Amino acid sequence: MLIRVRAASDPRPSEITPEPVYRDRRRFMMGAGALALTGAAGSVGLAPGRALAATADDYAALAGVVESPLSTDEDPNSFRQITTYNNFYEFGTGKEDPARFAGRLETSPWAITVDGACAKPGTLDAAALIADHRLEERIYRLRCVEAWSMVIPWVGIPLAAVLTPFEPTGSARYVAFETLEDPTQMPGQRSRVLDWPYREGLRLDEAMHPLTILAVGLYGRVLPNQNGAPVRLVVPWKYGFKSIKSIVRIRFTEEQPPTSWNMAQPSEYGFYANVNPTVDHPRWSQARERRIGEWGRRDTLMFNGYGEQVASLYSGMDLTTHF
Ligand SMILES: Nc1nc2c(c(=O)[nH]1)N[C@H]1C(S)=C(S)[C@@H](COP(=O)(O)O)O[C@H]1N2
Ligand SMILES: [Mo]
Repeated sequence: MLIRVRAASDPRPSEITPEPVYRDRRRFMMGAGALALTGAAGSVGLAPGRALAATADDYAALAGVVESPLSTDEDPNSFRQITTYNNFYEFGTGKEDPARFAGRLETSPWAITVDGACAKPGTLDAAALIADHRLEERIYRLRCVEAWSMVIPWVGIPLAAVLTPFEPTGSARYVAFETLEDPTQMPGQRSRVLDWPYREGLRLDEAMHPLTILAVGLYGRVLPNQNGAPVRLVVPWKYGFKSIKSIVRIRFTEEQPPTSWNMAQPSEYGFYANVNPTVDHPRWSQARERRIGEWGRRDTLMFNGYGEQVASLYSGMDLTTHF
């Protein structure tokens, strides 16, 4: 994000294919309720070089996904847009690097350590997480701090349902997240562009908010590696950089945890990072955004359009200082 968006890396209009069959297929999937899981969840990482040509059908379908009333009714971006225009600096800083290089990430088995200020620390197995929870389709806007946006049909689990069994103590006030650190699988980590591992954090009430999910899939399939397989955070009212990918550690803390972009450039990226069209980034306006696949720009919405649900979390806070 320190790097300017290169117009040359944007999808060309010829690449922008709508998903005409998706809604129909989705209706069938939801109706069928329990389509067979066609592969071990998370074990379908594609070989490098294949990812750019991949379609949703190359990924294992998730069974028993129910539609969430919390979805936007805006049209989702195409599978191709969502999986070829990414930010995942562990695989390079270019928007097409994650699709090219994330295939080598081994996502099964995958354990997530949960510890810190809680009564029952332990580990989560990504495949068990998928098997044990009700999976919801949540179609959310994703607003990148670089002033572009997409609409993504995530498959996710409310984060609160995952965290509650670990019994956070009364002194837990924040939740810290870390991505895998492994330069042999993540070539971008050989560069010092960020201080690895990628770290993010939420206040406990933000983490427990019903809109906050752990995503395990998109378009009804397991997550492509470039989108943060096997488990990534999605916090739809915050800039995209809060939605940390390929999580290996979750920790309850009493103090506000350090976060990667805030550490890298504190004057530009705050801890809260709530989408806010009235608070500009020091180097560009946040008032408008380009929806990937559209010409021109549209107005950015306060809290990315989720103000009715989340504004009360910040009552009394000055959002120009807590940006
Ligand atoms: N570990 C990790 N998580 C990350 C990032 C990253 O570089 N590393 N980039 C963030 C940014 S800036 C954005 S906009 C979103 C992009 O998610 P997407 O590629 O699935 O659209 O992922 C976020 N999560
Ligand atoms: Mo971003």
